[in-house]
Amino acid sequence: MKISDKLIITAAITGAETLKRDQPNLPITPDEQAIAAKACVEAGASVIHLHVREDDGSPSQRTERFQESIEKIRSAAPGVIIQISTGGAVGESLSNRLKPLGLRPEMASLNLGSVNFGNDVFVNTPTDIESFGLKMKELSIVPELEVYEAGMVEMIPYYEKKGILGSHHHVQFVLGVRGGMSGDLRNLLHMISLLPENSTWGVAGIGRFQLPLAVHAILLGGNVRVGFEDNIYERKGVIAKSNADLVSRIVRLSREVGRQIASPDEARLALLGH
Ligand code: KMH
Ligand code: ZN
Repeated sequence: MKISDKLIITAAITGAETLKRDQPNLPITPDEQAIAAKACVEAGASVIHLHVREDDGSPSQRTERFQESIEKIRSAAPGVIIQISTGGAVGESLSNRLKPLGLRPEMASLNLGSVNFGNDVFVNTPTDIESFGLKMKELSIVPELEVYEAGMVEMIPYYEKKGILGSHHHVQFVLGVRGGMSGDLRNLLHMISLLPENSTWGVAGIGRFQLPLAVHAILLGGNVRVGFEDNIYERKGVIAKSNADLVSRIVRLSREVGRQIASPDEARLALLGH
């Protein structure tokens, strides 16, 4: 990947952990998610990383809830790539995490290992990873490989050899989770150096790491994820007004250094191959 490749921006609009109490503009309902997704796409996002919530804000892996959100997002922002979360919230059962794959989204997240996650443990055993990978393969869903540690990147060839992953890998470096690798730039550079050939990558920096890592990804030819799942601030002490504002800032920065923004169709070609 190079800086001449167009920048793919993923908007992680809701997540499972962010609270409305902390970010009053967090989209929770399918209608709110559709409005937020449309604004993000108009601002320059081409992928929506999607978690859903129940009306009371609690994280959910209910298929009907995903279906409702997906339908509303599709009609509000036609053409956007919807990538559903199979991570869900920490502690969610494997079977619930697998369920929304039945909706056959174009993409889904596939977490490549276990990691301490704040005060919890986000569990993804090798057997779990196999279940997710094989289900996605069976349903022709393209996985985005979420990695929190360098060792997870090193496991990619292992899962490819086992037939759980295809030969093109789209990797999301999630850096800055308390318990995982931090958003220190050296960590990003090291992870990039470990990528197998035929990989594309993006970075999702958590909290204060979101903006500096995004800026580096723009310059390094990688892709960027922003949104309230990972960070609720516009800058220190100032709550962001919308997910779209975070997307717009990335678009401005990228254009400023001469890197163009991928449309959903261009992102589809790069990530899904069609
Ligand atoms: N909510 C985190 C524990 C994913 O979407 O696949 C996991 C997560 C990853 O958000
Ligand atoms: Zn997620």
